[in-house]
Amino acid sequence: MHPLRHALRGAARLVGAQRLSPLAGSAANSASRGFASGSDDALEVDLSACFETYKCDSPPTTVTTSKSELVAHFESMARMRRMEISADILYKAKLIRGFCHLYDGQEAVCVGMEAALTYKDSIITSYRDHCQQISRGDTLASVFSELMGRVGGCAMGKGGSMHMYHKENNFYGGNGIVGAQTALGAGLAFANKYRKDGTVAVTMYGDGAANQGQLFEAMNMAALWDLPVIFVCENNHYGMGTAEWRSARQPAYFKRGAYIPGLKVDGMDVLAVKHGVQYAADEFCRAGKGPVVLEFDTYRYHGHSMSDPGSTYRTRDEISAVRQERDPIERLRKRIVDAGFHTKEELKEIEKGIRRAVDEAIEEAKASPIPGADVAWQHIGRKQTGLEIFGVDRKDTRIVSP
Ligand SMILES: Cc1ncc(C[n+]2csc(CCOP(=O)(O)OP(=O)(O)O)c2C)c(N)n1
Ligand SMILES: [Mg+2]
Repeated sequence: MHPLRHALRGAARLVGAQRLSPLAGSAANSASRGFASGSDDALEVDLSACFETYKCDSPPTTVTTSKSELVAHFESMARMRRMEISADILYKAKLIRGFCHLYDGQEAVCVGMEAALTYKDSIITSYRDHCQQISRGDTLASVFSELMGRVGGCAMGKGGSMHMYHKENNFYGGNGIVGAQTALGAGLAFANKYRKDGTVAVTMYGDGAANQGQLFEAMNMAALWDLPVIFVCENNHYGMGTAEWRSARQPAYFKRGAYIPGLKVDGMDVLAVKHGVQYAADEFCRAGKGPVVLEFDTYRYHGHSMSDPGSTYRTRDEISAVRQERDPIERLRKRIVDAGFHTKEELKEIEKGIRRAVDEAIEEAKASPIPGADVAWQHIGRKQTGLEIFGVDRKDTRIVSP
């Protein structure tokens, strides 16, 4: 074999081994101790295997949670998983068209983050945005309507998968240009600081985007002006079909801020994510101590987008090993069952209810009409009249502009 190829293969193995260890062991390491506290059962959890620091102390590693908190996180993540799997089915049935990037595997990042923030804090992310839209308070029916190009969607069916938006609860999308949202997020934090209301901005980007120049420009300004921004790198280990070790000379993204404190967090553990974000927001951003970089070690099960089967640049064994060893929902299921909060059967019942709710939302979205001329020609610049909008595959002309 060519020596370079051999070296690359070796590097792939090394990175893979590092990824699955020691974080993969954190479920086993997160020893839990139950005790009663008022009406809600409480549980102490050890998160010491979930954090790695850079220029800062560690967040608390022994945290207290409760039955209601764990079950709420389980429901939120299961709802997102079901939504994304349903989107996959709808895409294959050609009811969803165009770009579509799914988030299954990464749910703990979204849910854990939201548990540490309020809707007054701002979030901005990339095109992998369906779950943020839900966690910021929009409905399943609205997301499915947007995905299927119906007026009931958050952008009246005109934005689609990549351009979710929920201004009411400070979610600023849904951005298709890789890395562009990092600078926009610093701008949101500038507004937060200007208003002096103690709110923070979270700007999310991938491991691929972490190599973009504008991220470092945004970090420089954020650090100069002590902006209350959390740079959240969702490291799912691939940018499209390129593994992180092929695109990054130094893939320790939590250290990439150089002069900015950083924290690497097991992004498959919802409680670790929550406490990592809470620590960054309270100890740094809200305390006027400027930006923080958080790297969440996570994984996407689907391919990059619907046109990528996701299995040409990584092995099926790798995907199933992550599912078995690190899946965020299965890890939480085990924690809930081990603590005696619910039986496996009770959790299955909860999942059945979620499935029904997702199916109902899909029906509601299907009943929403496609945009008519009144909606389709809004929010765009055009000079001529008589322009045509075609249906999918140019089969029929739907609307001619007045
Ligand atoms: C400026 C720019 N360059 C290239 C692309 C094409 N592109 C879309 S997603 C992507 C990979 C990004 O990977 P990563 O940042 O790791 O995010 P992930 O998809 O893994 O969430 C690329 C290169 C783009 N949309 N914008
Ligand atoms: Mg990535």
